[in-house]
Amino acid sequence: MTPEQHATYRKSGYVVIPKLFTPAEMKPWLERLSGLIRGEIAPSEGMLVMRDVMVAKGVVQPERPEDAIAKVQDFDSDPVLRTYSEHPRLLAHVEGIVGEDIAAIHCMLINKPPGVDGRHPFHQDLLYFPFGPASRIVASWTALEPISRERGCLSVVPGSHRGELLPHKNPDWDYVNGGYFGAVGVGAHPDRVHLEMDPGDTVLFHPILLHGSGRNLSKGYRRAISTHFASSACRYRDGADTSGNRRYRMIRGRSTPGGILEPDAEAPTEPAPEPSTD
Ligand SMILES: O=C(O)CCC(=O)C(=O)O
Repeated sequence: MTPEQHATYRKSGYVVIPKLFTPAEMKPWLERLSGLIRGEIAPSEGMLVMRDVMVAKGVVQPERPEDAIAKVQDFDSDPVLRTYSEHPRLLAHVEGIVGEDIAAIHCMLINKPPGVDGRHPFHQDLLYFPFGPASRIVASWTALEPISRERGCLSVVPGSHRGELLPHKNPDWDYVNGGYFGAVGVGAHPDRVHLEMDPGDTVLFHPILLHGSGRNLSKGYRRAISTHFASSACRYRDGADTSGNRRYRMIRGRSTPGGILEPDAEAPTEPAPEPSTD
């Protein structure tokens, strides 16, 4: 990451890296997504292919299999898709934020089809990660095709990463996909910025940054691939349940005793990473 990109990340809580991936690099991920959605490829262990809520409830009858699926969650056991989370060019940027010891803590493909609501309310991803410091956690989100506002691009609230983790709840909408919680009292934030992106463009964002996305009003697809990363030295917050169904995996460097992959290990000789003062 260049010093300018790092400065942007610290100031705004996100940075867009243009064209981090080439079309040739993304083609296998798109083909794999298509194969999974069409049932031509069996999901690998732990992977979840999620239908959109409007399809699941029978409100929308999809014409094609691609019109039915909202997300493919937890692809880290898939030999093709995991090459995204392991890509050296991506990890070089991630390392600048979380440090050398990098774990992948969540990965997914997002397939926002036309014809469904598909909105994601403004939220903070730290809600899903009971550990910190937040400055050593980062999301990467890569556009797999042109993603305009009409296609339901990501929206972010610059600088909101300097706030606290807010309470979240289900938005008061008719159809909300499972797990799409919204930060209470945020709504369509007046300071939001719409991140229109070209294929391969990748946004890295802080887990306290308020972000969400709108409907896909186009007739095309809106596909993206995303992984959250954390320093292996992150520690669970006091009282956090460390026994759950974690699918965290070291990607680079080493695991840290007492950290997120070894929460019950003997207290480390090295301290947890300092939160960034930026
Ligand atoms: O891609 C989207 O529409 C939103 C993704 C997102 O914010 C998330 O899953 O946390």
